[in-house]
Amino acid sequence: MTVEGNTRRRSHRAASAGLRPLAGLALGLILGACRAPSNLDVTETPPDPRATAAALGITIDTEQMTEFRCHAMGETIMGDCSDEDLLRLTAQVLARRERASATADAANAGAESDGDAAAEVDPGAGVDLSKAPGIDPDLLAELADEGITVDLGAMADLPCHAMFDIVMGDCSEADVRQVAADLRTQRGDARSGERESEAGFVPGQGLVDPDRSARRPSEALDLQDGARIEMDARPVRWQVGDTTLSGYGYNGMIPGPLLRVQEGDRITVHFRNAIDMPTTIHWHGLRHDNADDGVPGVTQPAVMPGGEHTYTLRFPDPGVFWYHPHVREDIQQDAGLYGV
Ligand SMILES: [Cu+2]
Repeated sequence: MTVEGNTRRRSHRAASAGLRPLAGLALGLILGACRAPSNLDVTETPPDPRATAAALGITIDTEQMTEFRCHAMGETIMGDCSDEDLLRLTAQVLARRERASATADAANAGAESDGDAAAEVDPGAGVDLSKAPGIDPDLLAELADEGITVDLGAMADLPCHAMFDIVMGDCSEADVRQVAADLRTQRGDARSGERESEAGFVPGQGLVDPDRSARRPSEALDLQDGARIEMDARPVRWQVGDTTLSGYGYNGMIPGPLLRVQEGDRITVHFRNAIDMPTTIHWHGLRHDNADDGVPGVTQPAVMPGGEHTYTLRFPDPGVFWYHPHVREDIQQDAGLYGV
């Protein structure tokens, strides 16, 4: 097995050709939360984002979690934020506030008029709280906006899980969040993908680090029994002629590092997700523990951007096995996340 010569040239073409048709699909997953801000005009006269947020009682603490991309936790915006990010997230926090108060109003109206009136709430304004007792209405409204329903009366004797777009079973609020995140991951976000498609999709846009994002030549690793290696998925950039190509690579390599092991050996892979989408590594065809199989929502939660996961791999069978992500393969694999 080699990564030289034709294999490598072919993968250049595969990765670059594969990306073009993705323009219409994918940006939404990354910018899934980037709804048109209804309360702020960000196009005509750009307001000072920090002053705007402060005036609305929203905290900006960009000293926190600087290694993560810009995000909001509750009403605090943190991470690595451009001015544009700050405005977008301010708009998001506001929209969430509005939804929460609409939900609370609707729930109050329901309680006043009739016991089951909550079930008749206008789906645009709120959600059916009666089917998800004990779950934060704010979260329910947020999920409802994405077309995800929570119905804890259904299959209550089973562990928390999703069927189609319904979260059901025996769920804590944390479970609901996790299952919804997995659901989002699995289905991608075609709707916002369509919305954002005009902008085009560039893997890892905004995460490119000049020191780490240059594509590296693929290398082969001869691993001893018990070896532990570090692997990440990161954005990569490389040059073909006058064109800069964009993709993702395991340890910056496309294909990812060639892992050579002896039959019967066991190795550990400590994986870090440094791309802008949730991901996992699926070790295709290896017979090993289910927990190490890398299938999100089935054997593990997806590894969120900035997150990590340790895989223990066993090799009871001789052969050549490839590895690849099990989240939006149509994007991540095409962009370069695969190896042997
Ligand atoms: Cu596979």
